[in-house]
Parts: sequence; C-alpha cells; structure tokens
Amino acid sequence: LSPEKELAIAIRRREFVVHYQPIIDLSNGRCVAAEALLRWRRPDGRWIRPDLFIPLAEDTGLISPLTDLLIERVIEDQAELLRADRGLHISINISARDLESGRFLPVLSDAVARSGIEPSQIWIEATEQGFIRAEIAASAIKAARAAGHMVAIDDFGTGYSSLSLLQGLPLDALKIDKSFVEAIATDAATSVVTPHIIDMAHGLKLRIIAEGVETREQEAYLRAAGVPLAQGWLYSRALPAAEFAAFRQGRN
Ligand code: G
Ligand code: G
Ligand code: G
Ligand code: MN
Ligand code: NA
Repeated sequence: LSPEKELAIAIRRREFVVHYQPIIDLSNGRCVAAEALLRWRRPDGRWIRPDLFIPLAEDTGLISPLTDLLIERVIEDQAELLRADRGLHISINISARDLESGRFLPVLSDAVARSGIEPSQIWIEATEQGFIRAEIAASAIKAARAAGHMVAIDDFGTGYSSLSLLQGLPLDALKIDKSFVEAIATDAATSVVTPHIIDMAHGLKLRIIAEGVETREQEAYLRAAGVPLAQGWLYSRALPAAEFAAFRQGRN
C-alpha cells in the first residue's frame, strides 16, 4: 500500500485525534486559548507525527478532508467548554492549500453555527510555507475574518517572503516561530532578529503569540517586550482534550 493510500484510508477510518497546547496570557498567567494539533493514531497503537503526514496530505489533495476532520474533532472535543466560557479560544492550523481552495470556511462556519459557539472563539493559523499566490491567500483571509475569526500567520520568519507577504495580508496576529524564541538570551546569530520581529509586529498592529517558550528567562524577555501571549513546554506540551480542560481549570 502506498503512503497516500494508507493516509486516505486512515482519514476514512477517522484515525486522528487532536491534542491541545495551552496558550497563556503573559499579563496574568491565565490560559486563554489552545492550539489544536493533529495526531494520527494507527490501529496498532502507533502514533504518527504531523510533520510526517501533513506534507503528504498537502501534496496529494488529502489535506481538504483531513482539515474537515480536524474541524469536526475540535468542535466535538471543545464545544461544551467553549459554550460555557466565551473567554476561551481554540486555534486551528489551516494549510496554504486549504486557504487557496477556500473550502474549509463553509465547513467551519457550519460547524460553529451548529455548535452554538462564537466564531471569534476559533482562531486560524495560516502557515507562511506554500503561500504561492498571495492574492488568493489574502481573499481567503479576508473571508475568514469577515466570518468572525482571528487570523494569525504561523511560523513567522521561517519562510522567505516574510516582509512583503506580511504587508499584503489582512492579518490579526503573528506567531513568532520557536527558533526565534530559542535564540533569546543566547549568542546565536538569530537572537538579533527576535526584537525586530516584535517591533515589526507592533508597527503593523499585529497581535503576537510566541511559540516554543521553554524558560522563565524567555518568558521575562517576551513580557518585557510587550508580547501578550505565549505557548511552549514551560507551560505545557499539547494535551488530550480532557487533560487540557483540567489544566485550564487548575490555572484560571
Ligand atoms: O506539535 P507538533 O509536532 O505536533 O506539530 C507539528 C506541525 O504540524 C505544526 O507546526 C503544524 O504546522 C502542523 N500541524 C499540526 N496539526 C495540524 C493541523 O491540524 N493542520 C495542519 N495543516 N497542520 C498541522
Ligand atoms: O503549528 P506548529 O508547527 O508551530 O506546531 C507547534 C510545534 O511546536 C509542535 O511540533 C510542538 O510539538 C512544538 N512545540 C511546542 N512547544 C514547544 C516548545 O516549547 N519547544 C519546542 N522545541 N517545540 C515545541
Ligand atoms: O507531546 P507532543 O506530541 O507534543 O510531543 C512531541 C515531541 O516533543 C515528542 O517527541 C516529545 O517527546 C517531545 N516533548 C514533549 N514535551 C516535551 C518537553 O516538555 N520537553 C522536551 N524536551 N520534549 C518534549
Ligand atoms: Mn501552528
Ligand atoms: Na508554528
């Protein structure tokens, strides 16, 4: 069986679960959101990491049904919690292919409407990788914002068209890639870039979410630089839905 066939079968059999990595408000330490991260759980119990199957899904057109499944699972897992607490948000990753086809948005809008949550409770992370046609991405982002979602650019700084791309896209937020967070307070060449990314985001009036925060020192730096939101192993790894609910309750 080819990897593509295996993935297609796995989607049909719904062998995917979602884990949730807490996102923390740096002003008060509260958990205000989580990033939804897909995991493929094989019938034999083996877990397959998203960096192995997402690129395959993107290359084969399987990303569209996989994103539909992601949306369904997130609503299934989180609708009750989201209805009970309008201050909670779930951030989902939408690939460039999804943005270009635009098909995820009616699926998402329908799921949101049926579940009785607010569209503003679902954030969208659009990765910079593979934004081949900026105009198409821009109109998809506009449509998602018009539907009430906050849209962030993900993995910022790891692509190659960063600055011109940013200026042309109607974004709400920027996620600082973990490589720039990792460089904070080290002598890595990258460390000189981090403050510029933060300044640029402020200049463009974008909200900032820092990824991959692992130390108190990184956290203190980000807070002092005016970064409002952060996620990373300092707070929590990505958790199964029930553990995320417990984490949040313990923290808020
Ligand atoms: O946390 P982790 O190793 O699980 O995630 C690796 C990468 O896989 C993430 O940075 C993200 O870009 C991608 N990813 C995880 N879940 C999804 C998803 O549901 N959809 C898409 N398109 N990408 C995802
Ligand atoms: O969407 P994205 O590709 O950014 O997904 C987040 C990725 O970052 C996941 O692969 C997750 O496992 C990873 N991650 C989450 N927190 C940390 C962290 O604190 N440090 C590092 N190195 N990786 C992290
Ligand atoms: O649990 P998750 O699927 O996000 O883990 C993705 C990878 O990151 C796994 O290889 C796991 O071992 C690793 N990982 C998860 N949490 C931590 C952590 O707190 N510290 C370190 N160093 N690695 C972690
Ligand atoms: Mn992401
Ligand atoms: Na990212």
